[in-house]
Amino acid sequence: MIKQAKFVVSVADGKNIRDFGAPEIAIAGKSNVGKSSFINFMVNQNKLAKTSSEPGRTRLLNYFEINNGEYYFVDLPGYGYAKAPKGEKEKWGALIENYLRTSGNLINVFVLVDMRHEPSNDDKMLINYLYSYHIPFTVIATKADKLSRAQQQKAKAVIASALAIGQGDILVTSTEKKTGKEAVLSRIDNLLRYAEQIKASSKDDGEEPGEDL
Ligand SMILES: Nc1nc2c(ncn2[C@@H]2O[C@H](COP(=O)(O)OP(=O)(O)OP(=O)(O)O)[C@@H](O)[C@H]2O)c(=O)[nH]1
Ligand SMILES: [Mg+2]
Repeated sequence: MIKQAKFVVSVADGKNIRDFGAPEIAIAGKSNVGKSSFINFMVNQNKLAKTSSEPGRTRLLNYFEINNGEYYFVDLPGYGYAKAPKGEKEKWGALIENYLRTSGNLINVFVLVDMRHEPSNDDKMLINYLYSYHIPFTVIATKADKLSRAQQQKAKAVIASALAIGQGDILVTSTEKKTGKEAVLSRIDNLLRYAEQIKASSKDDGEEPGEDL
């Protein structure tokens, strides 16, 4: 359950990536897919993350503290915004990559895809990147309210095939109709529990005290 959420900090530069010593879940996806809306939906606040009908609104990494530091959501800038100036695009791309490569607390990337559309080349590139760097991810389909049940089934098949994942692995959400939250919360619980176990086991088979000296 999410009992508390607050905005902590925006980061514009890879050099300033933060380390709060708690697990992070990054929210990635194409510009306008609904990343900031998704965060607001998850935390039950309308205006915590800034949303916009205009693509390219989130240009920084935005950190949100959840449950008084239990974990963090990191809202990433959207990619694939055709109208953005080339220099800006490169800057966001570098910022995203820098974050994914260097954050020591990242436990999972939520890759959001608009359920109405086939995943873009940028989406596929991101998924390939995550695979090749062994960064775990979860695909979340957004804007389910725009499709009928039957269309949703078809859309899931299209997304699963484009991204080489199982249909059952796709979580479906609508911030408009407020559906799909329970499944995401349960996924987060599992991720946190797993991260906790990994941490504990790496401590167990830890080195002798002083070994590093
Ligand atoms: N119908 C519908 N609209 C949605 C949903 N989620 C988001 N939107 C709309 O999609 C638009 C973009 O939402 P944002 O949350 O700002 O998208 P974003 O991915 O953060 O965009 P950038 O920050 O530009 O990358 C807004 O007009 C939202 O109201 C949804 O589940 N259903
Ligand atoms: Mg945004």
